[in-house]
This record gives sequence, structure tokens and C-alpha cells, in this order.
Amino acid sequence: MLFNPKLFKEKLSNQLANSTYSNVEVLQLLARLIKELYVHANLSDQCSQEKQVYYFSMEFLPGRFIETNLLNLDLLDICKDILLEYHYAPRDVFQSELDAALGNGGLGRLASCFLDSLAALNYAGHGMGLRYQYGLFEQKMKDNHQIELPDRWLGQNGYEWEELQSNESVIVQFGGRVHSFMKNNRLTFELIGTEQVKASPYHIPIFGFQNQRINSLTVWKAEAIPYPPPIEFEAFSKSKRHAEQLTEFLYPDDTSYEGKVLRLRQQYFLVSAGIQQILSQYINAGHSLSQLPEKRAMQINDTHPALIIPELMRLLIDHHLLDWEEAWKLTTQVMSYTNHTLMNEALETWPVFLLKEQLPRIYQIIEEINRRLCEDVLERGLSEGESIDDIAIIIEEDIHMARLATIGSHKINGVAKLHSSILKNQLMKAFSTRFPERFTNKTNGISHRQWLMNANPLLSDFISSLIGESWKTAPHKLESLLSYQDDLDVLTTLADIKTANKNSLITKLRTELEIDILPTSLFDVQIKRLHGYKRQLLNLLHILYLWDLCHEKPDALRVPRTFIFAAKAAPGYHYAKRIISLIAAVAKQINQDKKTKGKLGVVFLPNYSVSQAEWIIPAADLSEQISTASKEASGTGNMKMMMNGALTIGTRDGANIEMAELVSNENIFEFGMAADEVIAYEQNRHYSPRDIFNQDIRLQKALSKLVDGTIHGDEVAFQDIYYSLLYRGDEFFLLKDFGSYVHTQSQAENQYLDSQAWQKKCLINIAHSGYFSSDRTIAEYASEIWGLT
Ligand code: CJB
Repeated sequence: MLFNPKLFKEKLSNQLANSTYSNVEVLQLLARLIKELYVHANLSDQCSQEKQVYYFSMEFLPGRFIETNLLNLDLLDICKDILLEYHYAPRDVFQSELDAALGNGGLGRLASCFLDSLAALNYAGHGMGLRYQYGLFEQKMKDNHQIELPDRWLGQNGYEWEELQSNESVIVQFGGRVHSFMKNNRLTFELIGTEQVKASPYHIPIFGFQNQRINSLTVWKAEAIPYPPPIEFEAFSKSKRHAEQLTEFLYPDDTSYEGKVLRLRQQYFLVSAGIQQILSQYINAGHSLSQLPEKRAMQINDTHPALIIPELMRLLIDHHLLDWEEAWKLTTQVMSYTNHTLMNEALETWPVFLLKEQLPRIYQIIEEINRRLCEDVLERGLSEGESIDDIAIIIEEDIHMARLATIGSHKINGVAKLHSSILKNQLMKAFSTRFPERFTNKTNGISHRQWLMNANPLLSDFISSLIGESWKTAPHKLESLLSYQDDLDVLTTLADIKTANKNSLITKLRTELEIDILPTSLFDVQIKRLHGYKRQLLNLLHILYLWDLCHEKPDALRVPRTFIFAAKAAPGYHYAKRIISLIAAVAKQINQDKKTKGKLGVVFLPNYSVSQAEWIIPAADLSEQISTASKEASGTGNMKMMMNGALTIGTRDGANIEMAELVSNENIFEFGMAADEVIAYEQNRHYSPRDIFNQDIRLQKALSKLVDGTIHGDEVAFQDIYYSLLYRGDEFFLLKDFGSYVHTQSQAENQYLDSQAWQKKCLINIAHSGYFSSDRTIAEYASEIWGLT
């Protein structure tokens, strides 16, 4: 059926004419109408002949859906007009939607951009995730410390976009033991005495951009199985509690790994529920299992859902009676795996005893995969210097999930060129030499619909006025903007748009948070999870240096600057929380300093989220992407700010390198060590942060502030941070890169003084940012990994 905007218009107007509503009620009304008129009338056809892709991810971070959905259904302008007609402010209505924060950071946000692009490109591609009752924690600041509160994203009346499909519930089993016996001349395996949990799917519609496509994000909720009465109330409520715990919380940790039983159970719950549903729909549609790889593809988003490999093997062998070889062939052809980090602590391993206890049949299958792999490798021979431990999945008492994901997939990719190359040539070398054709790169991308069209309508409209609308469906066409790079009127308008976006942010911060920032200052922005390797602390050392400079030579700072930070730290990551406290303490002190007022400002915005990012990014002048080279797999905030006309100051890390290749070196501010230098230091070169400290008076002055009482607000005066840099090895090479960072910052400042030259660089960045649309990334996954047409 065709989408019918006329009906939507009529129904919305009628409803609004008949009663007065609060903003939340209008939002709920809009969601209800969209579901009624578009989803119910056009239920996605899971059984169609098209090949279906499933993106399995423990995290999705969509933020708000309302504007995205209206835009994609081509209802945004109609809806705004009607709301205004009935005296509702569209922005207020839209902002009453709570963010769905079912993810921590980049990984989950990428998954959401991918769903948006899958639908926009008219592919049948769906998300499979968990319906955590509490999403990523709400961050409050109290006396400069991060406080974590539960995130009640479901609201009081439930979540407006979801729809429970109770007829599609499945049972997921934990524990028990494996009973093996002969049946019809075949060794058969059966799980007995298991704990059973009901998995109920909630579908959230994902609309394609003005193309009639509706896909879905399915999020699974864990529930106890209601036993027939009579039941013992106490026993039932205990098992209910135990079952529901499974999808209660999102693990608030992105790049480090928590070896918790609950986390393992969550991972299995997702993959078992998802794959059971996919297989049963597939079989009900009358397809044959031998054709599974032609009709279905499954992407494993980092190792968290890697148990899908043994789970599919279990279903094919134990339930559908395929033999091992057949099942393995189908499984590896269907699966593909994306690695998102090389950080050691994030490379998941699970203790053997835990799998044996929680998932005994899955353990047997992993053991068999490992046995066959090792046997095959030994038969073909190890290379010089290699050991079987470089390739085995089970080493001593640990199961290495990245290796399991790799051996069970036909394609393995990293998320930017540098990252994919380190993945292939270092971390997974033993695999890539044996299966070179499996390794590939897919540089990340972002949805230009959400991050440019929706987040920055002023810029988006201006672009269309210059080059037409075609960039909206073909973002590489943003390159046509290059012909305006010397057009003074265009550059002036670009500057005006930035000023308008900065003013909107200023107003919002003033009214909502009582934070005042200098409207005329350069907005220097670092917004992302707080992690040692992302080096928010390096940014702060530069701020402390500038603070000194301002005192010593009042005219030295030629451009007033506001440093904007927003970041959540994992609750168990003590060092990251200390850095948040330090930023907040420094901000307080600098903002009170009369001598530097009007020149230097620092703000830490609490509770960073997708919708907060949508305000900050269009207002950013300088984008801080300053990770230790080799550590940031790709980054995606770098792409968002580039697309919104901010210039990047960054290391040669992740996707920064590809940004520099596109815009050329003079349009990006690069500094610091390259990845191979960092790796050389890590492997064998001697690094002495104290030698650097002893030779650099700027560093001495900046760092001494952490311990000499200048920065108030902490009983131990931030000695721990001081010591981590000077006496505990400075793991992320802040001191090493400090000199080059300060120098490059001052180049950026010089450049900003020449507004026209600055705007020209911004325009060149915007023009090349189309490459970083997730439409390009998804088109590559589709043709090179998923085999979609
Ligand atoms: N990433 O956000 C996470 N969480 C993880 O557990 C592992 C990686 C990030 O994924 C993004 C999407 O690929 C990358 O851009 C980013 O560099 C990486 O840290």
C-alpha cells in the first residue's frame, strides 16, 4: 500500500482540533498515528523473496525517533505546519520524546545509523537487540563528581514506538545438562533440566527515506514463563525476578569488558531468541535450509553476539538434524563479524567453567569447533615462530570470542582503513594468513539524514539552495559545494549559520542549565565517552597551559575560546571518573577567574546523549579527535562534526586519516605520533614521560596545578592523575604528544582569525563529508559482505 499523507493530515488536524494536549500527549498521538497509518497497514514482509539481513547488536542508540520518522515519511513539514496551526511548538513537542539510550557510545550509535541507511537504500535489513528496562545511566554532577541514576527511557506510559508481538515469543534455555543418545542411527543431543526464560519481541519500525520501505528493530524482553496454577507464589516470584533481571540493565561499559555471568546470559539470550525467530519464520515461509545463505545474512556487531555461531550450529544439528559439515558450511556462509576495537581489555574471553555451567551444549559445540580448527592447522603446519596458541579458540581455561567470531564468519571487517590493517596484520595475523579473502575494511559512516538534515536544518537548506536536493539521496554530491569555495557570499552565509547555531545552543544552555558561554568565542568541542585513550586529559592540559599564558601575557590569546566537554564514564572506571571531576573543577575555577573572563571558558555538560549531541554538533567550530594513534578504531563524532562544518584537530588515528586524505592536509589540523610510532614504543622503545616533563616548562606549570592546591575541589588534589602521567608510565602518551598538540592548537587559532580562510576550509570539509554517510558504508556491506542486490 502507498503511504497516505492526506489521511495523516486529516486525522492529526481532527484530533488537535478536538482537545488540548500536553506536548507529550501530542508526541504520543503522532506516534500512534504513524503506527496506525503506516506500520499496521504495511507490516514488513519478513517472508518475502528478498534476502534479509539481521544486524545483531547488544547496543542500539537511536536517540529520538520522532523527527527521523517524520522526515523519512515525508511528513515533517506537514506536521510542523499543523502543530503551529494549533499553537504547539514543534521543537517542544519533538523534544518531549525520551532518548532510547540502549547503547553506550559509538558502537550502538553506528548500529542505529546503519538501520537508517539499510532502510534508506531499500534493503530488507533489521536490527536485533535487547529491550533493557534501563538504558545507559543518567549522569548527574554533584560536587564535581559523576553520579549515576537509572535511565527510565520507557516513560510512565510505555515507549511510544514499540509494539509487542507476543505470538512470536520464544523460549531460551540456560544451564541443565546435555543428554546424548542414539536415535535412528544418529548421535542425538538433548538439553535436559534447563532453566527456561521467555523472550518476547518488541518491534520498532524503521522507515526508509521517502521510499515506502519499513524495516524493524526487534528488541527482546526477558520474562518468566507463567506456569499453570496452582503455583507457589514465592517460587514464581523468585523465578520471575531471576528471569526479568536478564534485560534489566545495559552494561554501562563500552570499551572494557566485564566478566559477569549476567552479561554472558544477556548475550546468549539475544542470539538465541533472535536466531530462533529468524529460523522459524524462514522455515514457515517454506524455504529450504540449504538455501539459507542465499536468503539470510547475519552481522555480528563486535564479539558480544558471537555465540550466535554455536547457537545456529546447535539448532541446525540438534533440531534440524543436519550433519556437522553441512551445518558449519551454512553457518559460516551466513555469518560475518565486525571488530570495533583492538583494546586489550575489550577483547572478550569467557571462562570455560562458566560456559559449561550456563550453556553446556554451546560449550560442547565450541569445543568441537576448536578441536577441528586446531587439528586442521596442525595438519597444514604452523609457520616459523607460530604456536597453536596464536590461533586456538580455547586457551587454557578461556574462550577467545574474537577468534570464534572469525573462524565462524565468511567475512571479518574493521571499521577504518588503519584499524582493519592492524586487525589483519597484527591481532588476527594467524587467521588472515590462512584465510586472506575473508578480511576486509568497511570504514564507518553516519546518517546524513539525522546528523545534517535533522540536526542542522539551516545548513541543510542552505546546501540545497546552492546545489539542489540530490545530495539527500546521493550524499557524495555534496562535492558540488567545492565550486563555491571562493564565493564570499557563500562563505559569509556559512559563518552566519554557524553563529545562529551557536546562539541556539547558548540559549538552550542558559535556560536549561543556567550555563553562560561567550557567544563570540571559538567553540572547541570534545564530546564522547570518557576514556584514557581518548585523551580528554590532553585537552585539559592545553587548557591549563592557555590559562597560564593568559595570566602571563594578557594579549596572547587572540581568539576567545569556550571548551565544551560532554562525556559519561563507566561507573566502575575510576580513573575516567576522576578526569570528569578534574574537568568540572578546572571549569569552575577558570570561569570564576576575572583575569581571563571573556577569553577562556570551560563547560562540562552533564548527561551526554544523542539528542544533546544534535544541539552541540551544529554549533562546533573545532572538533577534538585526539586519541592516541592506533587506539580509536574509527570514531564517528569526527564525521558528524566534519559534516556540520567544524574543522578537526586530530591525531592520525581511525577515520581521521581518511578525512585528511579527502580534504588534504591543509584543511585539517593533524598532530602527534603516528600509529607505528606508538606501537614501537609499546613494544620495545623506551618512553620516559619524566624526561619530557623536565624539559618543558609549560608542562611543569600545567601539571603542578593538579597538586599545588590551585585546583580546588578535591581532598587529594588530583595527585592520582599527576602520578599516572609522571610515575606510572603515561600509558596513552599525553606528554609525548603535548608539544605538538599545543603547536597545532596555536595554528588553528591563527587560522580562525582569518574568517574567510576558515570558512573556506569548513566548506571543503562539508563538501567531502558525503563519503562518510553510512549510506556509502552500507552499500559496501551490502555488495561485498551480505550479497544483496
Ligand atoms: N566502540 O563504542 C564502542 N564500544 C566498544 O565496545 C567497542 C568499540 C567504538 O565503536 C565505534 C563504531 O565502530 C568506533 O567508531 C569507535 O572507534 C569504537 O571505540
